[in-house]
Amino acid sequence: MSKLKFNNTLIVSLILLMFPSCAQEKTTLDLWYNQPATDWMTQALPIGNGYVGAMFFGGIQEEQIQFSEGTLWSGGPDSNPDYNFGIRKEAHKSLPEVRALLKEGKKAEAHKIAQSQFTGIIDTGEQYNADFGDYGAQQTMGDLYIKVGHSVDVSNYKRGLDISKALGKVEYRIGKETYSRTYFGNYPSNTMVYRFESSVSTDYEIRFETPHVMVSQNFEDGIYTFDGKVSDNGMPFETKISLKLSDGKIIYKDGVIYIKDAKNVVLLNTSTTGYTLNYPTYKGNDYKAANNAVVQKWESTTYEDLKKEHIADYSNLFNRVSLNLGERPKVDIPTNERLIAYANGSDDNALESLYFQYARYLMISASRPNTMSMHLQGKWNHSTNPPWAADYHSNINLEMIYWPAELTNLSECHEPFLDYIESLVEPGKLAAKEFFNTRGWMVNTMTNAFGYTSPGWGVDWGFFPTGAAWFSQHLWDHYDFTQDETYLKEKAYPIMKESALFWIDYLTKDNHGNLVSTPSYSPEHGGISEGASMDHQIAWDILNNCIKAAAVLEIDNEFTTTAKVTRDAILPPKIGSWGQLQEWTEDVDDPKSDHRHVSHLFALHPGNQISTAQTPELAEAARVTLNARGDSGTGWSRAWKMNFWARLNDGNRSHKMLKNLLKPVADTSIEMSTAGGTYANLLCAHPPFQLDGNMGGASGMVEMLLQSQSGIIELLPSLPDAWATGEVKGLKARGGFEVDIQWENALVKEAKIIGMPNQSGEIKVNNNLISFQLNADGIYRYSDKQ
Ligand code: FUC
Repeated sequence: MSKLKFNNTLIVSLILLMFPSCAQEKTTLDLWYNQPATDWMTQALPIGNGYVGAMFFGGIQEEQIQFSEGTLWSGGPDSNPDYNFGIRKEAHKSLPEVRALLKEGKKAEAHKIAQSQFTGIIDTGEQYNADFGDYGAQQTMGDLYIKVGHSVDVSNYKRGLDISKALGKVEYRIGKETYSRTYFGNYPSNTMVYRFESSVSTDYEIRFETPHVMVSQNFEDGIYTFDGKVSDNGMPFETKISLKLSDGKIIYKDGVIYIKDAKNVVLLNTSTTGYTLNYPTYKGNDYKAANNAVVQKWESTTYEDLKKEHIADYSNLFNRVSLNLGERPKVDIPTNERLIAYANGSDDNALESLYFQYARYLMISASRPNTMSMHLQGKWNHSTNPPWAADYHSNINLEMIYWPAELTNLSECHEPFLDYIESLVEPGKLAAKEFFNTRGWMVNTMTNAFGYTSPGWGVDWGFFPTGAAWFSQHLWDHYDFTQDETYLKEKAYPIMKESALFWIDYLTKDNHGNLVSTPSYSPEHGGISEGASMDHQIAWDILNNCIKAAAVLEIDNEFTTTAKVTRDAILPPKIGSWGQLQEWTEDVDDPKSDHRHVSHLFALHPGNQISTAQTPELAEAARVTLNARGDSGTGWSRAWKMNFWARLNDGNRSHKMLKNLLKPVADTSIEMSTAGGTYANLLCAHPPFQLDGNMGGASGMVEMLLQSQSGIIELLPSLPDAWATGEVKGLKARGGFEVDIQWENALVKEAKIIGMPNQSGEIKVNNNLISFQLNADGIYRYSDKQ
């Protein structure tokens, strides 16, 4: 290559052209760091295309990109011929005895029988991949390593995520030479894309490593294919990598792809498994054909095409909502340091809005139509034996993970969860029949990819047949926010009704004629009881939603009558001796308990049986309970408390909880009480990493700005002092409305409501209740000058 002489200005301009983000002001929607990650959980950065979640480290000598495909699971029917969704046959024969013992107050005896009969069955042993045996666990697929061989002595290193476009970036220099990497997950083409660029020809060594069984690997027609299987259940999977080079050459030997002298290397990666979300076998996906279809498209697609397609697809969802909390962003500080500065008292509202948008980024990256539902870690899992199997927990976690879906205008991203709920109905009916001899379906505390709907194998954490009705709230919400009647009729209502039937059969009369849930267990707290308040509130909620749904659809009069009678006979929320909301039928709450679950406040959030406007005494009791439980907790517990305080119209307390949720944490070991917070990569620390806190944090921020659960659209119902001026656009309210709000000095200046032409409703704004009707274009505008 000929050596040209450039003047300095030209060199700077060229660098600016090649590395625009180095030179441009960093945007408010960047996470960035000036070192590579050394730890997966706390530092690596997540990207994804809905199907696959990947974490990149940005290593200089070697890049590591760990990835997992949502359907890759161990356990299930193919790991054990006796696998039966955890069902203990005819366990219901013990139900009368347990109920009688509870009625007599003999809890220890009732617990003993419940532990032997009302627990699910799992088979464990060394043949299984993970601790929970044939229950299984979500699995990492493996890691891509790209060896670049640079020494760590580089300058201008930056690693980051631009969440406005969902692009991962790594940049550095060695002397005058510049190196950059761009990563993204393309959903429409089901492809993970990794580009390596350099100003000088560079060599790379690429290999795939997996903890799973290798069936074969080869490199043909420029495509590397790894065929593997999970050892305990034989679940097949395949990952394919194509390489697109501007120059240089490729040599393949023994599983390693060597690239010589290339300035521009693009890796395309797609992965599938043989899993299908279909009871009872959960297999049969023609995964090779699926991969081949993707690969065929690659032949005629360039990197730029894939990037353009990705940005258009992502922006269509992401750009629906913008949030400005009115402060100059501190973008010049690396995100890890910014988090610490924020914890030390620096005002940084823009970090809070970044955290909010990050949740939406994570949801778009991990949950798209026809992909697997997000699990405890979304789609990001680097283990074959992850904490709690990286499964689906119903006693708070999975619901919280999807709380922001409708609120933040990502209705489509809700679909994987709704599909997952549907898949649980058949096995859940079998479980309900055998354990309790009821109609309808249930799911308990933990559920997996293979229809495990039985209680967990320990009664004190695993007994929670209420999960199905709580899940079903999401079916109703999806309708409530979209007004899609066909969906309500064909998909949601039949499942909701089956959830309600379970409760119509399960509830029994107590000595005072109230319907109670017995036996019941308030999530992981207290003991077995004759009436955990959360059960009553959730049963009330599903019956109430079924009644509303049947009214919309104008069907099912007979069922609706029964549903109403049942709903109204359920033991209502009670206020106890120290003014608290009772967690159980008995007034036994411990005012010193700071237990992370605040289950009996379900009726306040996400339910709507308790509110400051309609039931002020109960709302006050909820406040007493929350004060007693304190402002700490696991990650998700802090996030839930944000939502509770927002529903109690205490924006400052809610904001305090947001600060507590953003407490910097580095600990990755399991801690169950007060160690929650946020890692340097802004993922939520339970600890360990759980996505629920990220999502519950985002929904809590919405609850501060907009609420609609009462049927009235309330603007700024819980605005904290710290957010005196700001603007939000594109949030969703029940009724299918889209809402923009602009405010100053804590008062709404302008608002816009978008919906169907001529649709009407009510808003509460600046303490006034106003009836509105949208115009023929489906718009209503509020101005404080009106
Ligand atoms: C529930 C919670 C735990 C944890 C686990 C995954 O059981 O009680 O804190 O989040 O789910």
